[in-house]
Amino acid sequence: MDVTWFPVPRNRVQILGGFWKQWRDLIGKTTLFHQFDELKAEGHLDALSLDQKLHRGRAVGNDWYWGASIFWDSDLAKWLEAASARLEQERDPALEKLVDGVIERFQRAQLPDGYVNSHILTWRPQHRFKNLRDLHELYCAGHLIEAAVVHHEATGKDSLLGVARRYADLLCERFGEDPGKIPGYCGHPEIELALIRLYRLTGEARYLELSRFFIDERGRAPVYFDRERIERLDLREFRPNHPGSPYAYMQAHQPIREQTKVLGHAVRAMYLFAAVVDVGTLERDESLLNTAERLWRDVIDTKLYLTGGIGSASENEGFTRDFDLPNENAYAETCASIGLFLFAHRLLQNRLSSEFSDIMELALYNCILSGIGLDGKSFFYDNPLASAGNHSRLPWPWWCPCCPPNLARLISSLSGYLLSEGEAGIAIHNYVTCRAEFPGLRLVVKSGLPFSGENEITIETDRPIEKTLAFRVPNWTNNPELRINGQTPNTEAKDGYLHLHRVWSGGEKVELNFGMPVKQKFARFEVDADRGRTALTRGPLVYCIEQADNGPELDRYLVSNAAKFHAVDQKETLGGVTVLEGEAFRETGELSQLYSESAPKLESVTLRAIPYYAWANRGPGEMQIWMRRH
Ligand code: FUB
Ligand code: ZN
Repeated sequence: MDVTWFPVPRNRVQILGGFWKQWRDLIGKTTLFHQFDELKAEGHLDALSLDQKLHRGRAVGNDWYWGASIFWDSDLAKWLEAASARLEQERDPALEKLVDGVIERFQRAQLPDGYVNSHILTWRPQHRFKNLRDLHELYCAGHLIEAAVVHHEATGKDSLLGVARRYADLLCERFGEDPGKIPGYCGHPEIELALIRLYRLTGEARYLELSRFFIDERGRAPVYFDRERIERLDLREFRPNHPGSPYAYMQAHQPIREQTKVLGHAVRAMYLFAAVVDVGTLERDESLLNTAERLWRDVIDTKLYLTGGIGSASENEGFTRDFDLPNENAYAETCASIGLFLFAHRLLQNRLSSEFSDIMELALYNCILSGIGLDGKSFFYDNPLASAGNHSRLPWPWWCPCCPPNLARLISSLSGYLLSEGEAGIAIHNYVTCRAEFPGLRLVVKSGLPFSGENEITIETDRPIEKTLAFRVPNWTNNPELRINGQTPNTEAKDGYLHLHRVWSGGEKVELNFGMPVKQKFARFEVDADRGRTALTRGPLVYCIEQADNGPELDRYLVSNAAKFHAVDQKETLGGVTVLEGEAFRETGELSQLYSESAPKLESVTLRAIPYYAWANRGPGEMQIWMRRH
């Protein structure tokens, strides 16, 4: 077992500039207010009045939905978490007023015993905890608890924490293996993660114990969902119309410790696996940790898109068979990639290896960031790797708006995911311009990422201090260079990190230069969607070609393995990006007959690729990551 690391908390890391400061401020100044307006307009706030008359239904396509859906409380809670993390960085009275207003709504909606859920209390008050399989009660509770922890940490207030603790205490009373308790768990994992966060904040062991109970009970035969179904006199067997065993969708097809292949709904799987690592780490439970690593390998080796997206199928919002990674029909939900990021982050604390931090970076800069438009007010739910021009971000298009506030909470909390500390020293995972505080020592990081691989870290100390600093070497660089005050020191390379042990006197400048060549990527043979195709990456960014730069019919372009692409900085394009330009061929001319003996003609052209995250910001148009190979 490796040495345990702990994330350096958000409030000790200030993001000071560069790429992520821009995004963080866009979220803080624009996205959060936009999302609040949308949540209000759709009726999420009114839903907490628990008054059927205030609910507005809504037509979506041919379907009609009632307000106060089963997951609405979770969307508000994610927004609260995002807004709280923002308040931790910047006091903003206008935002704080909105936050306090939403909290008051939760306070008023909460029953004296601690229960709160707008859907159940409005539409079916007799159904509390009677349909854990479908109704998302503990999922909503989980997001509320997570929001409360962050709100308390950020503002010092107990208003939301009080609500969350009363609810969590009720759950501890009602769920578990003791006689008279409900031996069930939620169809959508999330509460497990939240209880751990509450445990870490309060030190109350019962929250950790309940989390472990939920993890171990899930998937045991007979499956609890069958029992509760019969108890509520629902005689219809559960037969969802999607791949895998019925309960794989809920991660209840098998006890987690026995699972070897990842099945089911991608977000549910990732949240559960992240909690498995948390509990495994806290309880030093090797079996849980080995399970998590085994399932991690399966996802990374057989189910991961080049962009860090996961969960290729819309039918189950999740996994199908190995290497089934279609491009245009990719589901790759933003929340699923966020879940992968959270899972990787937990694994990283348990075993310091860049295999986890590389994936965090990949998911963050590509699939996750693609989920939001450059205006901060438009969102993708699914993140395909190709488009015929019919996929555009929308301001708030969904009956189930899970992704936009999830993305906002991740980016607002980003400072808490950059570094770890432990007895072994300090580890820097992701390079972001920031200042990080440690007892007797501060790190001031300047980073050019994602467009330049040059990073500089200045060490400030109160007095000389002996410490190991471990710097991640990203998997996309071929020639990392590390210098201190211009000299190359002795370092130990281990699992993708350069460990540098010395006495730091203060004032040292560590330069980390990561060469960032343009690379072509090829998928293994089994991925039929990418067979005969190539993709471009540079540094952490995956690139794509768009109609806005290259005209329509992108499938006419062919790129040879030897094609040279070079990086061009474009301050005016797409908020300031580095584009790639290079040689390609274009099939020209039309065949006059349906089939012909003459091959299409090829002309040499210059092809322009943009970072994938920035696609679909210039009106509708085609897009491709995987281009045909010549
Ligand atoms: O069910 C709640 C959330 O809505 C899931 O995590 C997403 O996949 C979406 O279905
Ligand atoms: Zn989502």
